[in-house]
Amino acid sequence: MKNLLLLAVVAVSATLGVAQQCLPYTERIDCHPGPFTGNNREECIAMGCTFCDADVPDWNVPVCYLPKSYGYKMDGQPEDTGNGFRVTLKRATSLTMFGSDSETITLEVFFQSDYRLRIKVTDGTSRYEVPLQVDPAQPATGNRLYDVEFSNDPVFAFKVIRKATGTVIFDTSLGGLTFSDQFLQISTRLASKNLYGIGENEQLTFRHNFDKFPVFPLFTKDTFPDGNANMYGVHPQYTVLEEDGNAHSVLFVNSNAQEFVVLPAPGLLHRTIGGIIDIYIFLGPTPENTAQQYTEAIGRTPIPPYWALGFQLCKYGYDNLETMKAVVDRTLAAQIPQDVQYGDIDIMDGNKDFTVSQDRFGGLPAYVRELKAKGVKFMTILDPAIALGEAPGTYRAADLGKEMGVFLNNSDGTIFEGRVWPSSNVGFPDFSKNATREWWITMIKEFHDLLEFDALWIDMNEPDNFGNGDTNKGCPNNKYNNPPYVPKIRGDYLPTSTLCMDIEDSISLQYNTHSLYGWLESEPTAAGVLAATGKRPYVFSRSTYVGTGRWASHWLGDNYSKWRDIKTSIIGTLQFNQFGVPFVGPDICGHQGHVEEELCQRWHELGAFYPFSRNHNAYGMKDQDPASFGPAVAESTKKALEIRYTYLPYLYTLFFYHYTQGSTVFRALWHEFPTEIATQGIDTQFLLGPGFMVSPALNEGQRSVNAYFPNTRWFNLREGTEVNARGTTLNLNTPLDTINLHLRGGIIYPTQEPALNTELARRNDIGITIALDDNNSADGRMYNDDGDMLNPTESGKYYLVHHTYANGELISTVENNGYPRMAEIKLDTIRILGAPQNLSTATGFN
Ligand code: MIG
Repeated sequence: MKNLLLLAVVAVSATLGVAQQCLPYTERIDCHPGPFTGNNREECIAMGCTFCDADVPDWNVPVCYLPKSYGYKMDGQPEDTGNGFRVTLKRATSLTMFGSDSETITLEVFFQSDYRLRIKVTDGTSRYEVPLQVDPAQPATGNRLYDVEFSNDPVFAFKVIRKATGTVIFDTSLGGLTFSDQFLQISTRLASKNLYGIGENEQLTFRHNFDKFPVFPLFTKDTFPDGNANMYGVHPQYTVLEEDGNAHSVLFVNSNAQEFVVLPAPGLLHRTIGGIIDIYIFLGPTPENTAQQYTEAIGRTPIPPYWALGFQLCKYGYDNLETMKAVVDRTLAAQIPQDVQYGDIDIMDGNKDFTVSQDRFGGLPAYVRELKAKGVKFMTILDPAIALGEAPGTYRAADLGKEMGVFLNNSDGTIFEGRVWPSSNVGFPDFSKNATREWWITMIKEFHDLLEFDALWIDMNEPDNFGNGDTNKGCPNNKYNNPPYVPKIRGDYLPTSTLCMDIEDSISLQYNTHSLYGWLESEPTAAGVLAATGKRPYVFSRSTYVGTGRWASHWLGDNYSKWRDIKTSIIGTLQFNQFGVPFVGPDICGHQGHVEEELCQRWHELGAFYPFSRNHNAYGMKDQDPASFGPAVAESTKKALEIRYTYLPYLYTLFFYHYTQGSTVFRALWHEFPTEIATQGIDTQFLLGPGFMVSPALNEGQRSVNAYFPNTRWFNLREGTEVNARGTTLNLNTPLDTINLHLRGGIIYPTQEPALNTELARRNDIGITIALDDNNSADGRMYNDDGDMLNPTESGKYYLVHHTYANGELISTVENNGYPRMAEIKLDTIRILGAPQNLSTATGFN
């Protein structure tokens, strides 16, 4: 009702003398996205923009907007290139938003396959392009899912149309196309308001809200989750679920400071301050297809080592080795599974990378060997910045780094100096250089000789700096540090808490490559872990970019110990699964603040079902490991983790599917049931893979949960009983010590007896749970390998069995038999859920 009213508003501008029709707020593209300096109306009109108040209070409606005549016109007809089109465009306006517009630009459309197209806009000059590896799609078969249409009235626009349904999935007719030296902009109408993605920002709902022109700035910074603020990573990618349940995803290949504005049209506006316009569209048509096609292009996450799927414990601020040991001991005493113990920067000597404090952690190397003998792995942290102030000959990382010339320099050739945790100034390695890669790998190997860590965690790689630019000099005032337009990033100044933008690396200027820093660090770190351990490398990184998944995973950063954050953790984890980084999760119980017991109890129950399950806590906060609270939290954590460990063969198989097919691991309900409207807004429940549904309690004092059951058969995971609901919401009892878990019918889930860590559990008997569908059938696979060798799927050294169940008969076909140890593991349990009466004796296996 409200929207209808707003649409009908046609304001009349009195001051122009002539009555002028204003554009409805839904059609406006801001002409003046920065702050006005003088009189808004005069400044706006002087630019050639249209000024018109909006009768929509508190909606951030642009009052100074672009006329519909703004943009480019086609110069001649689109040229058919055989595999797409080329269009020459000439600027059709004298209005300039930020100056230095390109008068002539070329738009090329590449039909890359039936389901993928690329749209690239350049201006004939040598502009920066992201060095992103985009892998080829499957060759076209002649059944292209899309058509492209061009129009030229009043200015150039193009549309991408899904042929099967006629749905317009990309449409630039909202206007605003801009291509200038330091400001590029393109808009699209959206096929529906089911918009998901764009990151990394804290998003309070998974499906976007179209009210009030929300802005999502993207530029890597160490920013706490706080509204729409730009955070650690950059993923200019979104997915739209069309009205009929088809889906598509869109990637904007750009690494400059940028932002998306969600428009009420519904539409989306992309603004960036450098690079080119380079857009990939993936046509699905199913939601999972879009994830598969996106990751086919940008790269997929290799299967993590099996142990990394176990429960992990960390804290920043262990005083000494004894504190750390006490945590491991009480976890074991409470019989809570634990696979990984961490040492944060506390273990370092003076917070310097590649060192171990003799006073506080002198016994750590021996303790790490002791842990390993029991099957517990050890992980630790590296920050990119290296202390420069140590006496020569006393700190190898700095000495060798200087010798090999690995640090980023100022324009005068001196090392750029910033400030982080060490007591002296730091240098920032230039990970775009080969020498840096070699140095980093060498340092990781030598560090491993000192401390036998199993994997590494890379932090502070936005890169983070405690000052703005150089510690002593700040940053010069120039077009890179102070560009004409700054997206709505934290601090409003590009160098805030990072380097100067005019610092050069071997790719380009920080102005262009800043947000690639953690991404560039990831591959060398994975190579270092492989060189050091000889095992499948596992790395996770705070800063990520498109394609990070190839080398590293992610955790969601410094969240708060608040109920709000347990909710956003699901949204963030869903998003990173769409971004091709499926092995992800938040700090369980929150990083900042002292956690309340009830929240931490609920969070451990939910935490057992994140792909990446780690409890981590900030400096100075009270202990929050599950055994630190007493029996209630310890008991419910143990119960939830035992279910996780029981289903690890299923989870591991999901990672196999991700790596080989690009499927998500932690999955939104609408990915599986896209035509059920009720699923489209759900972000308080999720699926692991296609069938394992989790419906957690996310509110204080909550003892029942409203859970939606999509229209199929569902079974209570613990009881094995069928749920008496499909296509509807049920209110489920949720006592404090229990989380709601359901299995979807039609799937065969592989299981294994749990143990206190995966090294022990992997020797146990396995089982299968057959959850039947309406035809009393089910299907599923189990993948396994030795758990930590490199490239098992490439070398064929893995086991894959396909189970099918129909007409009361189970058939298991071994599709790949490359993991001999599988022969020693006994299939002990077959559990059938939903069997008709005459099969009831078969359930006696359970
Ligand atoms: O600014 O290494 O996000 O997980 O515990 C603090 C100390 C630096 C930030 C990471 C956090 C980690 C902490 N680090």
